[in-house]
Amino acid sequence: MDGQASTRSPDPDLRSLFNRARFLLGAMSPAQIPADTGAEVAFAGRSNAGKSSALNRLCDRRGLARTSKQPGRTQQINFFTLDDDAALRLADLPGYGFAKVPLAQRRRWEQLIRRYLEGRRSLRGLVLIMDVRHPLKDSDRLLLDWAAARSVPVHCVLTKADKLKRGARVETLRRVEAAVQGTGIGVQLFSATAGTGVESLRRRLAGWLGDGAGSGGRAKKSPTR
Ligand SMILES: Nc1nc2c(ncn2[C@@H]2O[C@H](COP(=O)(O)OP(=O)(O)O)[C@@H](O)[C@H]2O)c(=O)[nH]1
Ligand SMILES: [Mg+2]
Repeated sequence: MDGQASTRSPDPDLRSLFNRARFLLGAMSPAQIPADTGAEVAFAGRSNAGKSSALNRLCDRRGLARTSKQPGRTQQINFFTLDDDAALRLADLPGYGFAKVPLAQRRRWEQLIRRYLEGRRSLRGLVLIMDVRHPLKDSDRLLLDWAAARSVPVHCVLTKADKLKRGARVETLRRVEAAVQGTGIGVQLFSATAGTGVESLRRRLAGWLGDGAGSGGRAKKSPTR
């Protein structure tokens, strides 16, 4: 397949880790953010980029994160847990960069995101979801700069890959790879509808989440990875 979106055979342990995901809570203010323990991976991206769809596909759970054709509807940080103790979590950040949202509301979200990102010690990595047709917008670059300044690992997911012909999506992949070259940031193609790149994303996340995610989420060390 294209670049890192390889066709390696699916890993059932990895699938079952993410398949256990369930909704924990939605935080509308910093006070509602869950305890800063364990390990967490956050999903960020512009509104309508395909973040919720990517989360659903990652976890093979259609209705897990709400998806919408109407942009800008996720107004809170939604937390999902992968284990019984909520020690392994995914965080779905509110989409940014959507102009039609009233300024006051946008400010509130931006502040919520900033407060979350600045203090989060359990944050192991940031998945930046970008529409493969519109990568690296200003707001995406701001987030990359922020993550670099704080040494938070980033993985760029170019989603909706099914919307472009092979040549065009590979060209975009190479362009984004070139833009982040030397930073350690990963880049991959993805499609929530076609399932492209799901395995690569699961591997990256399991690596970040560490030992607790090693064997199907059963808090054991995995000698195979
Ligand atoms: N063709 C295609 N459409 C997608 C894909 N991912 C998301 N979408 C569509 O893009 C729109 C926004 O998706 P959503 O996941 O709600 O975006 P979010 O605002 O970033 O959470 C919805 O209409 C989805 O059905 C994809 O991989 N391929
Ligand atoms: Mg969403």
